[in-house]
Amino acid sequence: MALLTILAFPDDRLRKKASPVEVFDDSLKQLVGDMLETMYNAPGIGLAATQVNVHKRVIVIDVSEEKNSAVCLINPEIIEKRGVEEMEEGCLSVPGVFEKVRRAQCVRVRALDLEGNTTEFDAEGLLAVCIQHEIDHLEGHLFVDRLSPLKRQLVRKKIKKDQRHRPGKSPSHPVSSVI
Ligand code: GNR
Ligand code: NI
Repeated sequence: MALLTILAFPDDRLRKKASPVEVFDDSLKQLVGDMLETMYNAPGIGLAATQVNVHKRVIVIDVSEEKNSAVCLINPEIIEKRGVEEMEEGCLSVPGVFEKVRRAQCVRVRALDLEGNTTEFDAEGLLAVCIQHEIDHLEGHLFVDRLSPLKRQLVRKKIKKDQRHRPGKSPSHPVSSVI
């Protein structure tokens, strides 16, 4: 296993649309293992392959307190949405920014597992938020895109300012920043 470098906003590579996984081989298992290690190390509750510059439709999530409930979803799709909810979100690719985002409250998800078998389940609460956040990454979208243009401009300024004030200090997790 290995720690992967997490891309940071506004890196253009975070804007690439990921392609579906077609081959379920050992290199996919290796990627998922590395993504889990990177997510737990950051620490975060989710990670999309896009964030580690791999443009395949792979996400990992663990919203448990004990950090013992890893979920890996390949080619995930939301096939049903219900309700609306606002929750404060953060993103490992947008360090230091936490803002409320409006999303569906409950989602029905279809995805493949590491063997290529289809699974379908309902999610709500933090898990539902996280799945929607990670699928956004696979489309090249970030949670800050869902804020008002004014708020997004403030976020961009804050990131530039943080960068200026702590030029030598790196974040707790490895990030590649091109601001
Ligand atoms: O660690 C993370 N926390 C989080 C909190 C609220 C809503 C979404 C998230 S996902 C984020 C990790 C991340 O950036 N995943 O892409
Ligand atoms: Ni994120």
